[in-house]
Amino acid sequence: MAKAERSLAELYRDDPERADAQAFGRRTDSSRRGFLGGAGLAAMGAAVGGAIPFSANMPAGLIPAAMAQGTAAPAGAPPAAAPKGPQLLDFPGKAKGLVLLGDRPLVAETPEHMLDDDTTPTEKFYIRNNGQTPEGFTEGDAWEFSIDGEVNTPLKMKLGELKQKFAAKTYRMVLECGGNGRSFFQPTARGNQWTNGGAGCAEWTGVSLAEVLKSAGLKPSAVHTGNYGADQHLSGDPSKDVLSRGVPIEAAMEQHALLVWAMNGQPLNNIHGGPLRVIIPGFPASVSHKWLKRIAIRDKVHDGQGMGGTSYSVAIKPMIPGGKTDESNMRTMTSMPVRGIITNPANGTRLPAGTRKLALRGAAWDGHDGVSRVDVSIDFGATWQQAKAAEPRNRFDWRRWTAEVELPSDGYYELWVRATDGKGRAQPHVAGGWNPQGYGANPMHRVAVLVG
Ligand SMILES: Nc1nc2c(c(=O)[nH]1)N[C@H]1C(S)=C(S)[C@@H](COP(=O)(O)O)O[C@H]1N2
Ligand SMILES: [Mo]
Repeated sequence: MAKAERSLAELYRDDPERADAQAFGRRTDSSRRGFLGGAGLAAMGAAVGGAIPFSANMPAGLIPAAMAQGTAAPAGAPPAAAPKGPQLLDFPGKAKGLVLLGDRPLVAETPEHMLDDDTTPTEKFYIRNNGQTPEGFTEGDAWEFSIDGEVNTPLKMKLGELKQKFAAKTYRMVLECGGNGRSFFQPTARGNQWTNGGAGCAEWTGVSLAEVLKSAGLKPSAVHTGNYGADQHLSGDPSKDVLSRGVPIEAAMEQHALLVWAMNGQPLNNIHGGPLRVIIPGFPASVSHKWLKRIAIRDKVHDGQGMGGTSYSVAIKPMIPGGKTDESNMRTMTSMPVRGIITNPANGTRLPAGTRKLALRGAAWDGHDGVSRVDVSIDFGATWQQAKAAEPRNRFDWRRWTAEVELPSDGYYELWVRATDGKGRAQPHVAGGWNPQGYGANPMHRVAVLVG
C-alpha cells in the first residue's frame, strides 16, 4: 500500500480536521471545499479499502465511519477500520467482546453488533459502576431495605416480604446510561467515552414501586425520591455516598417504575445490582439504583451525590462547546434522547464481491415518547428508506427493526440509521447540545462495509 494512503487513515485517527482538509481540500480553497475529487478521492478510496460508489454525496467534515474511533472492528475488517484495538472486559459471567472503558470504577460497554438479540442477554449487558465493585452480596431474600421521609408509615422490609406482599410483574425495558454517546462530542466531554453501547434492553421482574410507596402512605409533601445503595465509595470512606440520585415523585409512581430482583428470568446478579435494584425507565440509568438499601422520600428535589451542578445535566440555552459553564444554565436530564443503532452487519464487515442485497438489523429507542419511525441510508443521507420496526412489547421497550438495501456495485458503503421519536425529533448528523459532562449525544449511527 502506498504510504500516502495509509497516512490518510492514520491522520483521521490523529488529527481528523487536517485529514478532512487533505481529502476534501483546504478550507481556504473554496472552489474545492466539500467535494471529494481527484487526489482526495483516490486517497480516500485507498484508505477505506475500495471505490466509493456514492462519493459525490460524501460529506466533508464528517469522519468516514471506517476511520471513526469507536468499537472494535471485527475480523476481516478493512485495515483502515482496525485502529488500536480497544481493551476488552474480562469478567465472570460476561461475554467476550464487551469494551472496557474503565476498571476503577468498573465500566464496560456493549459494541453495537453485540446488541443484536431481541432481548439483551445478561452476559452482554453493559456495566456502569461509580464506586467499588461489591464483593458479592449473599443475603438473597434476607436483603433488607427501607423507605422513609415524607411517608406516613416508614417501611423496613426484607426482599422475601416484598415478593410476598406485592404482585410481581415483568417488562422488557431499555436501561441506558445518561452518558451514552458521549464519545461523539467535539471537543471531548468529561467522563467515560461511551459510543452507543451504554444501553441494553432486558426483561426486568419486580414489583411496582408505586404500590410499595402507596403502602407506606405518601404525604402531600412528597415531591422527590432519593436512592441509597450498599456499594462503597472508591476512596473507601464509608461516610461518602457513591451515588444518590432520585426522580420526581410522579416518575416513581409511574407503573413501569419497579423494584427489581430478576433480570431475564434469573435472579438479578450482583454486578447488575442484585439482590435488589430500582428500574425507572426513560431517565438516565443513574436513577436506577443498584444494591438498593433505602429510598428517602423528600419534600424537595433530592440533593444527593450526582444531583445538581453539571451532573446529569444539559444546557438550557446552547453553550459554546468547551466553553465556560454557567450552572444556572443547566437543567437535570429527565429523559433520554432518541437513538437507533445498526446491530448487523458490524462496522468493518467485508462482504463478498457481487453482493447486491444486504439485510440490515437494529434497534431504536428513546426516553418517554416512543420511536415513531426508523430510516436507513446507504448514500451518505442523500436518500432514505423506511425500515420495518417491530412494535414494542410494552412502553419503554425498544423497537427492533429490519431493512433490506440494494447496493448498486462493489465498493465502500456507509450504512446510516436515523430514528425519530414520537414528537418528530430525529437524530442529528453530529452530536449537538454540547455540555461539560457530555450528556445526550445521539448522532445517527454509521457502519462501514466493504463489498468485494
Ligand atoms: N448503587 C449504585 N447504583 C447505580 C450505579 C452505581 O454506581 N451504584 N450506577 C448507575 C449508573 S450511572 C448506571 S448507567 C446504571 C448501570 O446499570 P448496570 O451496571 O446494571 O448496567 O446503574 C446505576 N445505578
Ligand atoms: Mo450511567
